[in-house]
Order: sequence, then C-alpha cells, then structure tokens
Amino acid sequence: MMEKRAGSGWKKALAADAAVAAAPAVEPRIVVVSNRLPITVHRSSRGLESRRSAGGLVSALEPVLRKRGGIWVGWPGAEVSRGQLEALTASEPYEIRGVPLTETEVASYYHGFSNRTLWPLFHSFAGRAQFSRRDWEMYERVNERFAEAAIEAAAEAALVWIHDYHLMLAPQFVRQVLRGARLAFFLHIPFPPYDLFRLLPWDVDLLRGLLACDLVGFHVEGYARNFLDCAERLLGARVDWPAMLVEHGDRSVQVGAFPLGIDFEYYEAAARQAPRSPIQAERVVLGVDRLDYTKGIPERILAFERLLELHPQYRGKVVLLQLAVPSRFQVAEYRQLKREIDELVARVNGRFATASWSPIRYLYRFVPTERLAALYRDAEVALVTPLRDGMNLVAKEFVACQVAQPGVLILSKLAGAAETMHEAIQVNPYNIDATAQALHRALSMDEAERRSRLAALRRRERRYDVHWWLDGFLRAALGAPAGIQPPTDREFRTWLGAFLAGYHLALFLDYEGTLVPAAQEPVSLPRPVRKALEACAQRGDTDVSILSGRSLREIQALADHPAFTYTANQGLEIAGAGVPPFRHPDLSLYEERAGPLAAALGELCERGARVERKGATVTVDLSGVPRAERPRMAERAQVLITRAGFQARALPAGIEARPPIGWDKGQAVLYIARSRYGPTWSENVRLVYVGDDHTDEDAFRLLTGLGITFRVGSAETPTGARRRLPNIDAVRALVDWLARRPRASA
Ligand code: ADQ
Repeated sequence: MMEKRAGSGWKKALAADAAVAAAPAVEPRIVVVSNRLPITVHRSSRGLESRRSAGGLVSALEPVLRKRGGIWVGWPGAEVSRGQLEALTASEPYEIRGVPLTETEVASYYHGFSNRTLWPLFHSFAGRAQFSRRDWEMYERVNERFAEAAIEAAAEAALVWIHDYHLMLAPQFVRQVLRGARLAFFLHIPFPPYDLFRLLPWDVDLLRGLLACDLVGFHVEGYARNFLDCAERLLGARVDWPAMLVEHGDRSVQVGAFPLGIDFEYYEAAARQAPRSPIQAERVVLGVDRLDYTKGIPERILAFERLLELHPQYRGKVVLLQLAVPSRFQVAEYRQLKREIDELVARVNGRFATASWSPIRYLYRFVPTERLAALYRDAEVALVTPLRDGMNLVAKEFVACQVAQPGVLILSKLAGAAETMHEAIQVNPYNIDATAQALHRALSMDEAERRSRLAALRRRERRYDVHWWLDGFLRAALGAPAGIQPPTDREFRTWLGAFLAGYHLALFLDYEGTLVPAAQEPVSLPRPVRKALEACAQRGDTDVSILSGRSLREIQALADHPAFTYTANQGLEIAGAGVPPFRHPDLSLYEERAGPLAAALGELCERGARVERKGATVTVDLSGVPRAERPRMAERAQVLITRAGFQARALPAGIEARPPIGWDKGQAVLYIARSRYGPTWSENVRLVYVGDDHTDEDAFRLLTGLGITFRVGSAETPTGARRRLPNIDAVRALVDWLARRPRASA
C-alpha cells in the first residue's frame, strides 16, 4: 500500500505554512520532470502496488507540488499503462504522468550512465566512474523520451522544471521544439570542479544540454562556480562572473545557488505529534541515509568503534542507531557496500556487545516519516557524515524534529549543508579519530551550549525552508531573461592581451556570417568594419586576411582593400598583400563541374531544399525540409555529388559538395603564415582566426594550439574553436579592440 504522510499533521503544517510563506499571488503552473516520481510502482503477486519513493529529491519536491498543483513527469518504476498509473495516483492533488522505460533502458540509462558514471564522478569518486559509450547513447535516447513527455505536458505551463543528473540532456531536446519555453534545471548533487568534470568523454554535450535552460540552479555557490568555470573553459562560453550569467548562442543563462531547505513546519509538527519512540530511554547516536557509498556509513561505524576504544565510559550506555533505506541494489557496488556494512556491524558488535547491550543497531529499511520524526526527536546526537553530498536533508530534518531535549548535530564538512549549518560540529568524515573526538564532544556537551547551537540551527532552517527555496527559484526562473551583453574591452584583454603582447598579429576573418550577415545576395563591407580593419592593417604590427567561399574576384570586390590578403573558394585560391598568389591546380576543373552539379541538385529544391553554389563548392541546405524527409534527400544528394566526382560532407541540416582535394581554410591559413613570415613564423607571429560556419571548423581544428580561434553565433552547434562570440556585432567589437590594443612597448 502507498504510504502517506500523516494526514492531519500535514494539513496543519500546510495551514501554518500558508501564513509564513511569501508565495506569489498567482501561482504559475509548473511541470516538474525528474527521473523518479513521488511514488514507485511495483508488480507483486497481489498485482500493482505503489509505494512512496525515498530520497532527497522527492522529499524536496513533494510539498511543493502538493501546495501548488501542476504536473509531475517521471519514471513510475515499473511498466504500467497510462490508465493504471492514473488509477494508482488518483488521490494525489497534482497530475502524475509516467515515462515508461524498458528493463534494458533502465539498466543502461539509470543503473549505467546515471549511477555508474555521473553519480560517482560528480561526488569526486573518479576512480569508481565507468565510461561506456553504449550507456551514453542510451542516456541520450532516454533523455529525449523524457523531453517528449515534458513537451506534451508543457502546453499551458509557465515553466518546465527539470531535475537532477539523470536528465541533463533533456533541456536541449525540449528547447529544440519549444524555442520560447521557460526552462529551468536544478541539480541535487554537487557539480564537480573542472579537473574532474573534464574526465567525462561527453563533458561538452552535458554542458550544452543544461545551457538550453533559462536558469540552472545548484545547492551552493561552489557548485555554480564549478559549472561556470567548465562552461567558460570547455565551451569557450562568455561568463559574467559577478552576475553569474553565461552566454550560450543568442541567449544568456542565469546560474545560481539555491540552497534547498525542508518542510520545517511539517517535520516539527510530526515530531510534536509522534508517540514516544522506543529509544527514549537510551543515549542514541542516530544515522539516517540511503545506503550509498557517498554517505560514509562504514567510516561512521569505524568512528563509533574508535569512540568506544578511546572512551570506555560510553560502553553499555550509548548506541549507534543506523537506518539505511535500500537503494540501487541492481548496481554491484551497492550490493558490495551492503555486505561490507553487515560485516562491520557484526564485527564491532561482536567486539563490544554484552548480554544487555549492543553498540550498533542497524535497520536496513524504509521508515515512515512519523516514526522517523520521533527518532530524530529522541536522538541525542545525529551523526551526518557523508563523504560528499549535494546538500543533505537529514541534517535539516534532525534539527526541525528536535523539539524535546536539545541534541547535537555532527555534520560532514563535505556536505553542501555545511555551508550554512555553522553551529553544527563539523568534521572531515575521512578522519576517523577526529570524528570519534567530535562524538565525545557532542555526548559530553553541556546543555547551555547544546541549546544555543540548536536554537540557531532551527531558526535558520525554519526561515529558509523548502517554500522559501521554491519562491526564490521560481522568481529567478520566471524573471526577465537576461539578454546578450556586448563583450567588453576587459574580456578581450583577458582572452588575448598576454597572448599578443610583443608579437606580430596575423588576423584571419571569415567574411559572410562573420564580418557581414550571411545572405544570399553579396553584401559589401560596411564602413565601420572596414575602418576598424583598416586601422588594424595600418598599425604595422597586424596583417588582415579575409576568407570566403566565394570566388577571388567576388570577395576582392566586396571587401575591397589593397592591404588585405584574400582567401577564396574555401581556401583554394589566395592572393593579396604579402603573399605569392596561389591557385590550387584542380580548382578550374571543379569550378566548371560545380555548375552542372548545382543544376542537378537544384531538382531537390522543389521539395524545400536550398542549393547554393560558391565557386567550386555547392551546399544543399535541408533546414526547410521536414525532419523525417531529410535523410532520404541527403542520400539522394550524396549520390549526385559522388557521381559528379565531388566529396560529400554531412552538415547539421544539409550536405556539402566540395572538391576532393586535401586542402581547406586551415591549410590556407598555414600557407599564408609560412609564405608571409617564413617557416619559423610561430616564433614571432600570433594567429587569431574568427569564423562562423562548418568550413571554419577545419581551420579551428588545424589551429588548435597554434592560435586563438573564435566561433561566431549560436553555441548550440558544437565547435572546435577556443572561444565563442555571440554575433557579428561582437566581431566588430573585437576588431575595434585589436585596432586600439596596446603596442608591445606600451
Ligand atoms: P539523497 O542522496 O537521497 O538526496 P538526502 O538529502 O539526505 O540524500 O535525503 C534523503 C531523504 O531520504 C531524507 O528526506 C530522509 O529522511 C530520507 N531517508 C533516508 N533514509 C531513510 C529511511 N531509512 N527511511 C525513510 N526515509 C529515509 C539527493 C542528494 C542530496 C540532496 C537531496 C535533495 O544526494 O545531497 O540534499 O537530493 O536535493
């Protein structure tokens, strides 16, 4: 049967809460998306049954949905039909929608990528993380499925709010369909520092997944900063550190710390109403956790053993009561951990137990909230010592339930909760001796000190409860979206100042999409850009090269300046200041062939494709074609391209025909560098390259480590460039700064 929170206590808690929580007058309808639903469905001999799901995420979100209504989308835990799930959840005050998953999907996406890769890595257990391409691919597919369910539920919602590490790609899939939706994400576990995060082979994919949101929230500022640092260093994204904004393509994403609280009033009321617990007569040190290696249960048992060794006065008097709710039993490490704890408990009990006393009482089961509240209330010490924890709600639940004799909280420094719960006795859980000493200190602390510490902890948790958290998060998620800020001189200085100091600069700029808008009709260089480029060229320490897919004649006429060097036909033709003219010997042949090929490909235009010919290159743009038809049309185009003797290259939404010559924009840049500055050019020349499309990616790849590269435009497309610039205006600002930058001697 489904376990419910105590009805009357709950209603009372809600009524009291309504008086204190500063909720907005009109509460926006929200769609919550998480891996687990608040109930887990099981199939047993009696048929389908549902049980309340255990864990921090459900503890946090349940009161929120109960209060506001809305839709909760998630995996029910077993294969059930929509109708069956509706019947099982009919009494809930909000709608529940299931995302059905097969056993294979659960094995690979949930037990695999989520819990064998992300969970250990994000909790700083890099050695335990396994990296499997198959699991990753399943994670992608399942995230897409959650996104589809979210999209369906999002019709009238003000916000789609996606939760936790299982669904870090889902925002991107939702964004692809609902361009204008309000999307937010909250991570319930730590976000690791750059050095750990980049171990993940799919690091940038996850960043891009999250950056499809308007708001990305974390428990504490440290995690938010780690995330910004990764976005800046791995994606080359622009970060406004004081405002905690990160630019992603044409949007700014707000990042922030939103420390999660608990439903304080509810726990307090539950503790006041709960009957006497059987532990009231004993001195109890309490541990409450999901059975997880991050929770530090073995270390805690060892610390308790050490206490009994160092301070025999506690033998026969104090008990460690450890509750552990079963978790992720399908993952081998969790089964191994269970065995390890069983053995440890048996060993320590065997060592110290007497006929009337056992030092450790260990309950491996879910305990309903009313009973849990009584245990929290009657414990003398809560020993909350995770090795790493996003926040940890047990510490907070304990202080909320401490309504009788004041107890003491011992809290790991490595839990997010330690950032605010200053009055707890904080320990490093790996330091067994220090934890044993902390236990001694807690068990011998005088009442005045216990009372003052507890009062401060309770005051804070009462004030910053789950409703406060929700209001803050929703305000940020629904607030005005931050626009794109033009890059500042300070940023250019940070990115390029030291790199350029004392060197000659060879500046390479793509033309269409970088210096002028990409358009079908040729656009000549606007005056202000021309002036800035001229100013660069006149400095004497800077050479300007312009690159284009057009023919040499065309690009020379458009940019029109004798001081510039020109690279045309995607690098196959080079001419202009300072370099011997270059024309690839096969260019004419392919220019001739490109005309008929473009005409042949033109047939596809009837079905919505767009064919564009630039010199010897022909591009088929399929973005106007319905998604389902694209593969067939691309295949057809590929046949024509190959038959014409060209090389076909897949584009994100199309296909390109290019001469089958191992020469591209990157080769052209190196040709210019070598012929203009000699073979040892890198000793005194720095390369900066700015481009906006896939042909520039060849240059980005080749110039990695040799120069600084910028990709212009939406950050949703992957890039090999070192940094990104949001738009053409930002390119102009960069060129302006380069023209004004301090000289080497300055
Ligand atoms: P968890 O890792 O699940 O949550 P935590 O925050 O401590 O960790 O929440 C555990 C929840 O499960 C608590 O509400 C607790 O009462 C309950 N619980 C534990 N053992 C139980 C038992 N034996 N019987 C019944 N209930 C039990 C993740 C992150 C945390 C983060 C939360 C919320 O790992 O760091 O605080 O999400 O964001």
